Amino acid sequence: MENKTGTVTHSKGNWCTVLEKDTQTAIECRLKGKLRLTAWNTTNPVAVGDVVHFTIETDGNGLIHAIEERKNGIIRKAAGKNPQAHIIAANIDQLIILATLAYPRTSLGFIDRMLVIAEAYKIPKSVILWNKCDLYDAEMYTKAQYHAQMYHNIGYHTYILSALNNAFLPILSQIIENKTSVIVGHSGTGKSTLLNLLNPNLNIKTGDISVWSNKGKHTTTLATMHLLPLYHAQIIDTPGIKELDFFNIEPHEVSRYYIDFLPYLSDCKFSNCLHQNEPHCAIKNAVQENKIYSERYQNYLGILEMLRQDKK
Ligand SMILES: Nc1nc2c(ncn2[C@@H]2O[C@H](COP(=O)(O)OP(=O)(O)OP(=O)(O)O)[C@@H](O)[C@H]2O)c(=O)[nH]1
Ligand SMILES: [Mg+2]
Ligand SMILES: [Zn+2]
Repeated sequence: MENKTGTVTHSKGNWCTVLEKDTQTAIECRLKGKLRLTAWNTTNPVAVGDVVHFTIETDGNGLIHAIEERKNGIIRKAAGKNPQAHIIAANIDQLIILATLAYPRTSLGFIDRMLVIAEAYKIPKSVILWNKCDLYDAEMYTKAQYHAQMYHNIGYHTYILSALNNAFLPILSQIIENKTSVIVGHSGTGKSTLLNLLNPNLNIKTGDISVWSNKGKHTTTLATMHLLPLYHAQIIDTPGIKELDFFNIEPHEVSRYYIDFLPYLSDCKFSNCLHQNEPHCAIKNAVQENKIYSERYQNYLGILEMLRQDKK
């Protein structure tokens, strides 16, 4: 039987949809036995983005017999005391943070928490997009420019644009081409609109608050990989996942994922410095000397507080 290779675009239980590499056709596949990557202690064996090897069975479905090692993966904490996590997406090249200063306004806190997640999960590149710029007045536009410049100076890629305007298609396609991206952003910031601009064939419903974001309602979370063949790109959407679900980080680790803190970390007097009230803290000094943006530092303190509340 012929061995085939493909990428998982959708996964549920022991079944998943795999995009076959050579023909680019979607094949429903089943997992063979207790297949699982040993390095990943997760409740589910495969994730969207996994590269798998399979054969076609007599019923026309595929049977997966191997999963390639992942270069990275985003996991979701398991509920309660369960030490096992759930893998949401794998082999990610880039995180796209979709923000906006129009409704629903994105806080810098959200952006900073997402950047920590990107660094923690070893996602090589992060891009911050300020969407809905057509709705910005002069003051909002100036603010967007200031924020974009700030994150650019820190080392991230930033753009101000509108997902409703075709004129931004060239820059958007450049951002995503030849990559697997994960897109995150509050409900209503325009994720689906942006995907539709990149591939009108996707025809994703926009405008409604997606069913997944219904607070209090328990929903299974599924990541979906949208294909953008024109740009050899994939974008993974993770509807309904709350920010905190991504955080598998201890308070003392957070500063390691603040890339603008890294040059100073080794100069703190205490090696376990949390950069709060400790004496001779190189981070606090750098903030005072305007070498680190105070906005970033304030949000860092916010993350520590959030992790503390979560532990209670
Ligand atoms: N004026 C303006 N409206 C936009 C822009 N981008 C998106 N919108 C509108 O914002 C609303 C929400 O957009 P969606 O694409 O559905 O947002 P989403 O991020 O997919 O939201 P969820 O699926 O709920 O997470 C829709 O009414 C869009 O038409 C933009 O650049 N400018
Ligand atoms: Mg949407
Ligand atoms: Zn310190």
